[in-house]
Amino acid sequence: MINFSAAKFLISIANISQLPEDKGLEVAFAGRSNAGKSSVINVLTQQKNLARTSKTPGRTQLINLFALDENKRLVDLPGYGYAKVAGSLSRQWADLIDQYLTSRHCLQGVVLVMDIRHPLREIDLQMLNWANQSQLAIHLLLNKADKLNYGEQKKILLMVEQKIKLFNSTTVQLFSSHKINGLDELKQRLSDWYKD
Ligand SMILES: Nc1nc2c(ncn2[C@@H]2O[C@H](COP(=O)(O)OP(=O)(O)OP(=O)(O)O)[C@@H](O)[C@H]2O)c(=O)[nH]1
Ligand SMILES: [Mg+2]
Repeated sequence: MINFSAAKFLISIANISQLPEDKGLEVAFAGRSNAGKSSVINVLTQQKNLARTSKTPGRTQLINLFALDENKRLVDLPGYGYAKVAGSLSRQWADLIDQYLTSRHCLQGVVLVMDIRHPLREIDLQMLNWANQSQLAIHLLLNKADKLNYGEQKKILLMVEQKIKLFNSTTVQLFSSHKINGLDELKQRLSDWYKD
């Protein structure tokens, strides 16, 4: 099993040209703004403030990279679809994310973080479709599971499991960054990706 708590901040980039060399293995965290991408990274690495989190959507504005060791990295992407950001700037972020996702050869898979109360929104489906065509593996996290009771969590999990049967290499699980639920399952999935 990989020692995720060894993660160290590597670099923040605003432009794709600033990325470290396309070598080794990367796993990226994507999803709508405020879904909890940065919180999940902090839980995974057992470091409260490694990735910056905020109640204000749009906190992560750059691509932040964290190193687990010399050839394994975690990548915190800015949130998709943060409406309050002015048009051109929001376009710029989307371009940055798209460029990263489409050009990065060392990308092994994407953890697509969703708020369990708003699963599979349009932007998530676009990502799933694109990843499926590009043969990129996706692991869906139904984060903030603590916001729903167990029956409601199960119902949404089943619904999403049904929907993703159409896609290859796509899995889903319940997660809570606040209650730290689902961590072993997430670690297992990432370990599989880092093995390839
Ligand atoms: N209840 C609950 N709240 C959560 C959970 N995970 C994250 N949050 C809260 O959701 C808010 C957004 O979390 P972030 O981790 O900053 O979200 P993000 O996806 O990185 O957001 P951007 O960087 O803006 O795209 C914060 O107020 C977190 O405390 C969770 O599992 N349960
Ligand atoms: Mg963030």
